[in-house]
Amino acid sequence: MDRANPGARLAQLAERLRGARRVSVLTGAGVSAASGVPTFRGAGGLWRSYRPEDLATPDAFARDPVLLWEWYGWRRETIAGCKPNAAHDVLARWSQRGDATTIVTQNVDDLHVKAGTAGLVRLHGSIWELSCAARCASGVAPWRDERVPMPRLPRCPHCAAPARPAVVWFGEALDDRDLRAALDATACDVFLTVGTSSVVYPAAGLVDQARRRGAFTAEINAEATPATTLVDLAVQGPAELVLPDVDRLL
Ligand code: BJW
Repeated sequence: MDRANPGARLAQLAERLRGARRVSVLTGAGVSAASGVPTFRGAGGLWRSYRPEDLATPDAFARDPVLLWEWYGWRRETIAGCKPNAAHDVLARWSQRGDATTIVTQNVDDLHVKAGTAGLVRLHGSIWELSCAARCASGVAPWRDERVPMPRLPRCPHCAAPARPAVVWFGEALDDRDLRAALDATACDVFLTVGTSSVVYPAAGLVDQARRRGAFTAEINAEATPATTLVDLAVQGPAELVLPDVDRLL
């Protein structure tokens, strides 16, 4: 890998993508940063004085659901005003070319959906869906709720228990089908991890799994992450610029 020459790295990535039959892309919050969605970690990642690890948990919701809804209400208001950026657009175009490219995202903002991504795998749910916090007997599936602003404490329409965001918190299992689809996607020729700090599992383990299964692995990130030294090719830079650059070389 030529660390001194970023152009050569983009050319190498483009060459690998051109020669690949199956490509998988894992995205994280950095892909939506240029759209104005705050990332979780690093500068601007804190809400008030809380870290995501302190808030995105079932215990935090049980302790203070109103506080959690303040956090999610603030994020929903922010995301409602955001549009997909050039990184989402490139990935959506790749996903629309048959089933050769699979996009797996950790993001709950639905900007990949808005960009028209085909066959998207959403590992951590959607901030625009709610579920019953009491898992009431109606067995109701998560429902769409795009209200902004939200009531102080939204309720399940069936049993009136508090509703929660239908997202995956720390200590909670990912949906079986989503996780299986993500693991299936590690059987590919090129596995690209974009805009994620690569610290939250099981998503963070996918790139290593792909590498073990023989994929060429690459990372696009504004900064170094634990994946940087693991992948075959690391491109340091903003996804919204790097992905269109690579796309132009295809
Ligand atoms: C740019 C950029 C630009 C900026 N261009 N780049 C193995 C080892 C250790 C721990 C565990 C393990 N397995 C499981 C665990 C525990 C835990 C975990 O991973 N903990 C670690 C923190 C240590 N995992 C879990 O609990 C998971 N559940 C689980 O494993 O269940 C097992 C189970 C089985 C059976 C029964 C019960 C349980 C669940 C994890 C859920 C994570 N949820 C969240 C919140 C979602 C809801 C919400 O949004 O509110 O998901 S946490 C948060 O982190 C969110 C994100 O999707 C996730 C990842 O963050 P991401 O996307 O990487 O964002 P950042 O901010 O961290 O990074 C942004 C990056 O972008 C940076 O690198 C920047 O440099 C870069 N960047 N601008 C390119 N323009």
